[in-house]
Amino acid sequence: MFNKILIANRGEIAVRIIRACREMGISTVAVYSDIDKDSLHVQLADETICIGPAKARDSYLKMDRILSAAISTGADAIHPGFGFLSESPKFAELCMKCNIVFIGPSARVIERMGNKQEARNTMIKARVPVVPGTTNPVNSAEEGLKIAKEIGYPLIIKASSGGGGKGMRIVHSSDKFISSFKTASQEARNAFGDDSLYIEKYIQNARHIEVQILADNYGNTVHLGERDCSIQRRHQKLIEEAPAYGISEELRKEMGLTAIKAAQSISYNNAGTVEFILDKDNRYYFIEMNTRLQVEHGVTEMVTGIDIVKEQILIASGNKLKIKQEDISIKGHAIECRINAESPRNNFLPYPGQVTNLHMPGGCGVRIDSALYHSYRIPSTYDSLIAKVLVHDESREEAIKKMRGALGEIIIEGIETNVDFLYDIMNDTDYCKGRINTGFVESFLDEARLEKIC
Ligand code: MV4
Repeated sequence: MFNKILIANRGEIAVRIIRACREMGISTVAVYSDIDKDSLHVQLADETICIGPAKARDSYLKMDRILSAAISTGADAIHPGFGFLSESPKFAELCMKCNIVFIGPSARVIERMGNKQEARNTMIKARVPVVPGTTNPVNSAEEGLKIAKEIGYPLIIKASSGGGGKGMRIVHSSDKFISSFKTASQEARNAFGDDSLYIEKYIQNARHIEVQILADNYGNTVHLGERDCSIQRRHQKLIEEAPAYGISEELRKEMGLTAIKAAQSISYNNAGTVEFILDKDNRYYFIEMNTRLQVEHGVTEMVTGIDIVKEQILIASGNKLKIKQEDISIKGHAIECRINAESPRNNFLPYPGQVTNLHMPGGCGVRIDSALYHSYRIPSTYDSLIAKVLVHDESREEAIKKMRGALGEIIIEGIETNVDFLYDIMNDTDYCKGRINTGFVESFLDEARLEKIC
């Protein structure tokens, strides 16, 4: 087992990882940028090293500085968390070359799943169902238009180097295709330095269901059930839950086995997520694989009782999975709400600033993953996620009630947040009845707008 782990991240996820290390008797190294010197993760770690100025590209993305920090502190391993370097095959490779264990899959696996078009093709070969679409790169808007005619509308243009929504365009008719293709291409080039695109049939008002898997270095793979992540705004998840409402035990098992098949076909190791789109007729299609710990991992932990971060560390240090598939069961229902420092009144504009008063909820089955503290100054440099509120109860209904109570208790002053917005969703009839799909947030916002006008 490792003696010391460097956490190449910040905020609530760095805190989450430090806590897991502490429970395992592993000492921790926090790295931080200038602006993060008073951050909670810096205060909670055993050792700390400043790695540069505020901008991520000058600090949290600086591979050489992070590796130097690991070498000089004698860390055995690096946990990348999510975002930043977590899905960089180059960084995973460099860690290996420096004799430091990267807590995640191998560089090769990250690379293979990183190109989303290639990942699609890999899954087709593995006989995993994928959405109808292209298998070769689409070389021009004009060529795309021809392919689009075969696929049919609506369709969705996605960036090969993308994932999570950047460089994505939904197209409803042929007259919009060329312009959508060109803007998607531009966006992809700016964001990833790679403008290659692929096209899929767009599955309307479907659900975004993802399966959590754990795989050790010896081919043993289990799934921990699914999460529903359909509640997103601008491709940022807002609310996630486990299990997905209304999924039968049979379908859960089938999707779980498909996710395991997907993982094993590429010799996947460590924790990962297989994303599916589930249509109205309960047909499911692979869309992409995330080769990292995810923001929403906590809801799966609550319903399975398995600490995913600890499992990641055990796997990375060479342990065999102790958990057998038949030992895993889903108990009750868990919901996560993401609290962002943003102003829903102003088109959800980020709202950084100093927290002048703070109260976070608690109680049986309530979990807060956050790096906030009273008088903390939220910088504008990074993303706006400031806390995750998770609840666990016997049923979805009880979990919703618990979430209302928890959100209602929150006091965050000095900045604006989306807490009231999330509270309103917890009281929405469609949400409460489980009528959720990828169109939910948009129609919820449309209705809220109508109410204001009338
Ligand atoms: C899709 C889809 C429907 N059909 N692909 C969004 C984020 C990225 N990970 C994949 N996403 C989707 N891909 C096909 N072929 C639906 C989504 C999707 C979504 C789309 C529009 C608005 C909200 C959404 C929420 C989750 C998933």
